[in-house]
Amino acid sequence: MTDSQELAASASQIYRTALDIIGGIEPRIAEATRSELADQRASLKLIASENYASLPVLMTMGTWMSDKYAEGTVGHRFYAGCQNVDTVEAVAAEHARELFGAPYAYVQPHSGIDANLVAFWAILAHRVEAPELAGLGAKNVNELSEQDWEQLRGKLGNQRLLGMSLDAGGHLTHGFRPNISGKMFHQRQYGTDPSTGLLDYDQVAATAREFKPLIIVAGYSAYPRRVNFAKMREIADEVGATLMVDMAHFAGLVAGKVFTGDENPVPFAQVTTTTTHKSLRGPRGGIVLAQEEYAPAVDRGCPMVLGGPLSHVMAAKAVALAEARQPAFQEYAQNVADNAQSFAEGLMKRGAKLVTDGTDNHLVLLDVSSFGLTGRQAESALLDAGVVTNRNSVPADPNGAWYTSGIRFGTPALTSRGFTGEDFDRVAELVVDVLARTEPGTTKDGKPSKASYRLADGVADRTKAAAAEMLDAHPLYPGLEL
Ligand code: DSN
Repeated sequence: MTDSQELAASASQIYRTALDIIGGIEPRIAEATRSELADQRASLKLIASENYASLPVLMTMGTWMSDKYAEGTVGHRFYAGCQNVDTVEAVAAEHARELFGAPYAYVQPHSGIDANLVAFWAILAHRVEAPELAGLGAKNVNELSEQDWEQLRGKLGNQRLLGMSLDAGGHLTHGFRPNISGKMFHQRQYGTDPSTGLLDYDQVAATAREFKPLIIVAGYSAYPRRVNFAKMREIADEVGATLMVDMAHFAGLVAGKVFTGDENPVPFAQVTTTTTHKSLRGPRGGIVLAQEEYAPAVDRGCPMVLGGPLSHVMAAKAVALAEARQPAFQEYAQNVADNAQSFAEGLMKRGAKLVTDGTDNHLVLLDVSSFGLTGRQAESALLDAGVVTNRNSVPADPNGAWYTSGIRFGTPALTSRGFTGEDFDRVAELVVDVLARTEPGTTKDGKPSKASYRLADGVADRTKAAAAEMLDAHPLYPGLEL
């Protein structure tokens, strides 16, 4: 963490006073907020998509910047009096462009899903506005008649989208059928090689040639390996698709220059989306980065797709992005990747089976079927022992997306607390101990249950005690006393 003890000590007074004031109005909210800090301090947070934002980032969100409506873009708003929001948005966008080397950045999306919706809209609108592509000669999407839209649907191949399947590690918004992305587009999904669990670029290319998508989405939420984005762009170019990359999970590794060259999506994708709160360690939110020609369409994200921007969160994005431009962030990002290696090795040497037999990013996907458990049972048993994770599908998962057969772990949060490779090896030992001592339960009628389980007596307490030693050695917000 970048916060010093002195900063945390000053913050203590501010937060104590603020929580007293809040508690005077609604004590349950003040109490839940105090409790949340205590819980986060006391658990091993291994959810791959979570982190701890710095105190300056958290403080930036708690101001009157929240009170302004500012639909539109910098200098071009639908409301008067946006001069300070303009400054905030311009500074955040400048940091995003500089950090990622992107020609254009849009910092308004409220989340990753919102960022992806803006990107989908922008790619469609860009096609419409590029007369040579759409063949309609329209200059502005707002000028299109119903008939034009009909014609356009045909010309754009009925708007096909090819993305990574959920069970192979893709995200819901990459064309998963029950998600809006799988409903608004004709979708097709690519998976991974069944024998290695690795992305098979030849299969992606073959599917793209046959399906001829308008958009190819690359990126993942649960794939423990790196992606060659130069190859993905080649595939997209060959079939005339736009390459969109969702780097929500690994943006911190791109920002921290762990992923460079072909593994950095920004120079290769026409549009790149991210969240700001995962490995990037900022406030909850999203960003769209794009090549210049997509900027006019992305800029119309609000109010086309998004509600009014959260100016206090854009301000916090600016602070987090400024932090990520410091040299210390590169060291942090490298530690995230190194710790994931140590954790994966720690699990495997104790007999655990990992999807792809390892990791080279920030996450590890453990197939818990070798422990005779579903993901749901494993997630619950680990939680009882103070280890916070989330269950996740594995490729061709027999237990579906609800019960699943996997547990996804990530290292960004505990690395922010200063956990080392040695600590992660010890965490791996605790995880394997809990899972090895968990038995699947039965339903009321004695049938095998996918949800109930029994963790052997004493395991939860001894795991919590062992975790407490490590957590005490690496305190969260040291010096912050409520
Ligand atoms: N919820 C995020 C994750 O956990 O990966 C993505 O939506």
